Amino acid sequence: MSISTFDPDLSHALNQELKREQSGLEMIPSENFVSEEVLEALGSIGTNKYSEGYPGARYYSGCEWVDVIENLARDRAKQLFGVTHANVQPASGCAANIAAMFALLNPGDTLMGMNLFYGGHMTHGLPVNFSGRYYKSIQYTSTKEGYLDFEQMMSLALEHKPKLIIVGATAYPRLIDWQKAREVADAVGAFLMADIAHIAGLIISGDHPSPVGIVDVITTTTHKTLRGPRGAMILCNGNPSTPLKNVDVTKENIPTLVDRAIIPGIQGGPHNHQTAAIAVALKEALQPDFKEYGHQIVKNAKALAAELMARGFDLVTGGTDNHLMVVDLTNKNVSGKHAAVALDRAGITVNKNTVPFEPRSPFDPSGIRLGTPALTTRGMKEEDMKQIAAWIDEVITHHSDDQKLESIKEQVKNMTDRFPLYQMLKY
Ligand code: DSN
Repeated sequence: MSISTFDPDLSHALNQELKREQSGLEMIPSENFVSEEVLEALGSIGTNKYSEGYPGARYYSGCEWVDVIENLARDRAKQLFGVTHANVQPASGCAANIAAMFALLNPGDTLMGMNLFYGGHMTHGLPVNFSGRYYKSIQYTSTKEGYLDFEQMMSLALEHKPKLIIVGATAYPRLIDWQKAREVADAVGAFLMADIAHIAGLIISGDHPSPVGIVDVITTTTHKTLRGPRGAMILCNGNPSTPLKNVDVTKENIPTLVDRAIIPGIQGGPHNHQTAAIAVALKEALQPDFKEYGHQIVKNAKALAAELMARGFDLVTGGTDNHLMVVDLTNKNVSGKHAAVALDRAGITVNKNTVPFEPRSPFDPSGIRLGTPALTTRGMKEEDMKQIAAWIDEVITHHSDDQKLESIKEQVKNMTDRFPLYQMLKY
């Protein structure tokens, strides 16, 4: 029996979501469209099996094929990023970050990360997140222009002596200088963690410098620019030791500490269907055309940014080097929340976002965040970005004009029809 026969309510919701994805412009920079091969693995029988532990050392019987699946994912991750150890079990980016902190810190230890409202992430020490409640959290911000402020990081580090420094962002449009972050960490003997969730695909394509060999531990999601299923990985160098030996918290022991942080530290049974889908996505990322994909994401982002700026939009840092941009709408007299709602009604999905030194509330901030990974997956190029910038401009100018928004939605639909997505899918 199919979902449509057994559960028409769910089938309807899935088909409507499919239609929404097909007929709109998906510009949330952390979203993407996986291949049908990744979807096939994600919907596989891998979900049926319990397999706590790691390949060759499980707590359950019957794991011989799950071991093969997990080893495929681990080996491909190691090859892609040039590391000797990969843990592919974190269920999500938050879980990967929790595990990395659980591995390296004791409750009450000091960590330092980028403030969410300047482009960081809630797991980088936001006071209301576990990372800000169970550890002493020091938050760095940015320069007035929105760039990473390594001088401020250094002075905060010297003052507070964090045991762990986290570098990585969810709304940072420029390249990250890992070496400068290393200098800060070395000045106080801190562990250095890179959260590359947003830029993992760009690191693979060579469009963003890699932190490998510079930082001590790397976390990433698998579903953003990497274009895999929802999931995450922790990458590092070295090799895990036997599971039962006691290990000190040292750089050499990071692979063991990370593996133990995932299980038994914070997770139970791995999601083997998810691991299978990660393996497929990593195989896709190993193909030569993935590099082209990464290059095109950045070309598209630069083209979109240039056209928006030509139309009087104010971009944080004055542009982008990667897959995203943060637009400060203060000079357009509309809030980020209202802009996001109007754009959504016109078939353009973005998210409201704070800007550095935000004068408004995070719930109704001054900006929006736009990205090109999903549009690039659909095959769109620089000239399409020009058209999209023109629609964004029109929507922002006429954000309360229902007819105008409806007419742009129709034009967006016509454009997306030229870039087919999941044509054979139906639930
Ligand atoms: N939710 C992700 C993003 O949109 O960037 C961060 O976890």
